[in-house]
Amino acid sequence: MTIQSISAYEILASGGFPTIETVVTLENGIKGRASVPYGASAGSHEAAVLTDGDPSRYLGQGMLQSVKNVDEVIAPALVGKDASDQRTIDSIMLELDGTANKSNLGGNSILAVSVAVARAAAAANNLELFEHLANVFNTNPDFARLPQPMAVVIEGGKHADQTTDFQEYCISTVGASAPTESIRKVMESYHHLKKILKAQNFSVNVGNEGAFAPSGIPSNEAPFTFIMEAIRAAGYQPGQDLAISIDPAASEFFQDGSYHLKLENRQLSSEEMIGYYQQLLEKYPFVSIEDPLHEDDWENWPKMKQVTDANRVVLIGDDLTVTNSERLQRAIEAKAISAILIKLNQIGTITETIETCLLAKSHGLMTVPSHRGGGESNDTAMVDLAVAVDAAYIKVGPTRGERVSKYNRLMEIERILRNR
Ligand code: 2PG
Ligand code: MG
Repeated sequence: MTIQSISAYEILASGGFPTIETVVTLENGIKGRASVPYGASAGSHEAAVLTDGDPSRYLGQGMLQSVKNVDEVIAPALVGKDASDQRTIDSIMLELDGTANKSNLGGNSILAVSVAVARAAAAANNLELFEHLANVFNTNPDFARLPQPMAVVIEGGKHADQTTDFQEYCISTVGASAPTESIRKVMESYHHLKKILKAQNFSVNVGNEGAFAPSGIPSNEAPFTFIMEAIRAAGYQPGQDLAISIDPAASEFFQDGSYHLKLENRQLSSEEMIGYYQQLLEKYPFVSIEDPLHEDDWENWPKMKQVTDANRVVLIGDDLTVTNSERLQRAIEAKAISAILIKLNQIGTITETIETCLLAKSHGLMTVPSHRGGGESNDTAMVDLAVAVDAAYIKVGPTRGERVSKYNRLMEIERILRNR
């Protein structure tokens, strides 16, 4: 279990810019490998993603400094340490970094090591990553119910060009069934959605996350009618089998104190924005709404929560909470949310991520581990994490290799558990 060496290098992430991958080798020869994603609409309170800023390489987006930090700073401090002691491994890196947002070594460098160490330790114990994480952090799942898909099917905002102000329109399962079944239902609806968009002469090109990104869409509301139609065309009942989740990612259209819906040529105050959502919630079957308001609009989130509670819809914090236990604690005290989106790279270590999940759980909040929109990798640790903490959903786009790798891992975990 002793760490013998750690090495890092650049690989390409889904957007065509580099990200970092790390390999941890134990003294017994067992290896663990991990790569990390980053966001396109990252919250401003997230852990830092360290890029080189050298315009002669990848337009400044190289990660050689981050690689160097792993090889020259992190590796020497972790060689000889016990890979099964994830808490200690992560705390050593936090201490080495010494900043609140990991801007010294980079959240990307730290997380790539954190996950690779966990993978090596899991392999050395002959365990799946999800089991290893559940053991190390005593999360006590019974694995009876696996996370359900929340699949982005139409995307706009920063994830596409010339389309909706809202960033994501998702189809989510209602209730729990085996992932293979719920993923199939969602994917069938996605394929019907393509036909429906095409029949109305919209382009069916896809955005960052493999969701359709039609330009010329008339309003931020129009996608709801398309999605309702797609669910029905696939043979399912909206609200009963499948329903809608959205992530407007409102920080992206908040400017000078108001919400700018460019597509509709309107500027709304927080209260008007809440009213706008309210009429949507009353009209369509929703599972959840994420980041309906700006990441620091603390005053208005609790008002939004009263509206979602009244409509029995889950209110998810993402940019608001950034997988950070302090921001989550504040959100809990303010009664600002009923669920939290979880992204390992928002906070930068496995230990902190799972602590945030456990804090959420202890307050009855749902957790939703998520992919990233900017640069995803084929790494599937977020799925194992979701299973380990008994998350309700995973939010992942429906197509492109780096997205389907997540759903494929979820179905693999279903098979592993079924064959026991
Ligand atoms: C989000 C994510 C993932 P990004 O806002 O939830 O879809 O987007 O990774 O670009 O922050
Ligand atoms: Mg979001």
